[in-house]
Amino acid sequence: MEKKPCRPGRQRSESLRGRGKFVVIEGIDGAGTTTQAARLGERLRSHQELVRVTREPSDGPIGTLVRQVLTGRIVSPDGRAPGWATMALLFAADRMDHVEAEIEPALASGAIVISDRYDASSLGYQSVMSGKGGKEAIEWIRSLNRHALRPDLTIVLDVDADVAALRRESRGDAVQIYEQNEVQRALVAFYRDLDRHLPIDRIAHVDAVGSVDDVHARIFAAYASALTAPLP
Ligand code: ATM
Repeated sequence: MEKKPCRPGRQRSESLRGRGKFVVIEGIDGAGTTTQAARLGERLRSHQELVRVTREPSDGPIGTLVRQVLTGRIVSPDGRAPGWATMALLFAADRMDHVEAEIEPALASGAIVISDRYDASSLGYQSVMSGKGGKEAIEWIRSLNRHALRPDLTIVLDVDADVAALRRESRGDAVQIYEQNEVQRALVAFYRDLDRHLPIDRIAHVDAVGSVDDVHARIFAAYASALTAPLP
């Protein structure tokens, strides 16, 4: 694969990167980010690529704590989940640890790193939970994440809230604290508009309605056109 020159002004650690690429998959709960991150990983491995599939919250110490909060296993003394700002700080701390412990080393070894969620999830979920119309919260969350390595490509799985809710029901997993219909509907609108919130990032929107194979084919096409096209 040819390496594209980085865009000016992007914060990254080129000297550590080797020829790795950093790809993020994003979407609301039930959009299929976990399934599709794994499928893209398998497909790229079958092309003899070195691949690392990872996720946020990560499997590191802070990510593990956050997952316990998300499923209600850890609560504040009054029995509630911590507020959106505390969660934004925890997610940002987990991200720092994730980049340092997993993403940078894998990129340095030349791997394609595929992360199931990254900072777009913080901008979306925590700003929606702030209930303040988002703008001020988004600016603050962006500032918390300003040192986060920028992905080479973010693939957004677009799906409406009702389709995603049916998928979540059929999965029967433990319900997480943000899986409420109004929250998910606000997130659909946020993700449709993600390019405006992350203007320097390369973002591809993929229609996530359909079979796992059909959605995977669209994702692979988006990946190939963004990251393997010949330089002009
Ligand atoms: P999944 O394992 O389903 O991806 O869930 C992770 C949850 O963490 C997901 N929704 N719920 N409920 C989204 C949420 N999340 C945030 O709120 N902010 C973040 O920065 C990240 C990475 C995830």
